[in-house]
Amino acid sequence: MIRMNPILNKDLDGKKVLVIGLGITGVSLVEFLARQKVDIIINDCKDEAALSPILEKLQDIRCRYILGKHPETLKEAGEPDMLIPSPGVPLDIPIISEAKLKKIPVLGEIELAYKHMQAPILAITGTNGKTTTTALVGDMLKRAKMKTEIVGNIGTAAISKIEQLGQEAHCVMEVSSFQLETIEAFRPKSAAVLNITPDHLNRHKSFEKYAQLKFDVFSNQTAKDYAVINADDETCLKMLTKQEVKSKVILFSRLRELEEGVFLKEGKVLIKEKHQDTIVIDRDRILLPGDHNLENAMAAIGLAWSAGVPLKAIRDSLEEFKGVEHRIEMVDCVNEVTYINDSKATNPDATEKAVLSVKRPIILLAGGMDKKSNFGGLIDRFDDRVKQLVVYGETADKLVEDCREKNFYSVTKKRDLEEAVRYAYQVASPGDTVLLSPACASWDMYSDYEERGNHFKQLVSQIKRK
Ligand code: UMA
Repeated sequence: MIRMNPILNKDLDGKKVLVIGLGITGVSLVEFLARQKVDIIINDCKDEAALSPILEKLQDIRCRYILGKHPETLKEAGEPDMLIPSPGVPLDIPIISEAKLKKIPVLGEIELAYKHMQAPILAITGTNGKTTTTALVGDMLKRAKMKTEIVGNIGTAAISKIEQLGQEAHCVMEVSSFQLETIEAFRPKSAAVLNITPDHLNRHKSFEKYAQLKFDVFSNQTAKDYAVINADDETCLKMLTKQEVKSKVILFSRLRELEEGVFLKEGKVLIKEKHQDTIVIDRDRILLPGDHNLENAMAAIGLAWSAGVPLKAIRDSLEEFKGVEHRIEMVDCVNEVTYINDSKATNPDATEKAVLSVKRPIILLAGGMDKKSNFGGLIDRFDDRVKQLVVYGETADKLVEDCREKNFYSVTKKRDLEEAVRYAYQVASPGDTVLLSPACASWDMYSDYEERGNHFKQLVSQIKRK
């Protein structure tokens, strides 16, 4: 049974709420708000034709639509009492700026979900590894027979699971910097920051702002909560000295022994707590490959441990959890060439991790929407790993230019992913790995990274049939 937060219910009751964005978040929000006594106004910059399948789904819900553009003013939107923008909607559009100026609440979906949820939240943020770690933590809890919902940036809006998230349950939530921009009281029982490297700078403008947003996940925690933090990540450590974290800090490190926390010692992952060592697992028995996944595993151990998951469930999960779709996912082997789908790599740092993890020589397919990323650091890691780079999409020219600056000349530009896959198939030799790891968002050509990854898998299955 759901016990709604009485203060918030009063806040929502009879109010006029403007939902901005009608994707995964917007649809779940509208369905939730329709169950409250709320006057709903829906806005999306897409027009009716583009949204028609979604509008059909919502046809029984009474609401007003403003489609095709964002209203310029609150008046044009019918003077709402509250605005709930989806994570992908930038907060500097005029109507949101006006609301903030007039002190009209601008709330995020995870904030609303938090206020309506009794289950403790285990939140996972960071630049890379969020989805894998979130799925891994969820797997650990489920193996311990704990009632668990896995939500957030991983693809399911938290608000859509409110009914399932009573106090006996656990909510494992992947949280993005976009979502952290609109929190107020959001207080996870345990939260992890996996790493912080430049990403989404087109939206957040500076790396400092982006790093701060990541650490905001701890901002409402108290001494009763847990903060799991990467002790090998320079920016995380810098943030930890800059900002007071009131919760119990569980550091993790794959590079050094810690006085307390989760770390690697003589090939084993340990938890050290009050001078007591507990061996969790031999590093070699963790199924997920690569150093980056060892870090994800350590963060997951810290979070699961804080939630009271027994060691056996943690260990079983680490030995058996295979990873998530679109994240260094083995697709097929055609003519002794391995095809790997890493469509989830939407920034250079994620692609670097894939390049360091998969078998060389690599034919790397990259490109997509321009987030003003710098690709120089990634190209530096190519060494003898990447024998050929195939670029496409909005960032293709920028990638070619950055390669020239780094004296890497084995780069070919193609019109789209289909041409890129065909070209890779033609030039690949037995033993090569064709890796789709775009280092860019998908939004120039696809609706999301999943659609891009699925298209890649479909293209690979087509070359197989040739
Ligand atoms: N829209 C506008 N105006 C805008 C931008 C978008 O009206 O300025 C509309 C679009 O036309 C569309 C809708 O808003 O109809 C889409 O909203 P959205 O972009 O917030 O996407 P959702 O479908 O609600 O999905 C969001 C997350 N997307 C983003 O943050 C961009 C999903 O993360 C998340 O799984 C989902 O909520 C549930 O929580 C995806 C993502 O790409 C995976 N995240 C980024 C990342 O991981 O790098 C942050």
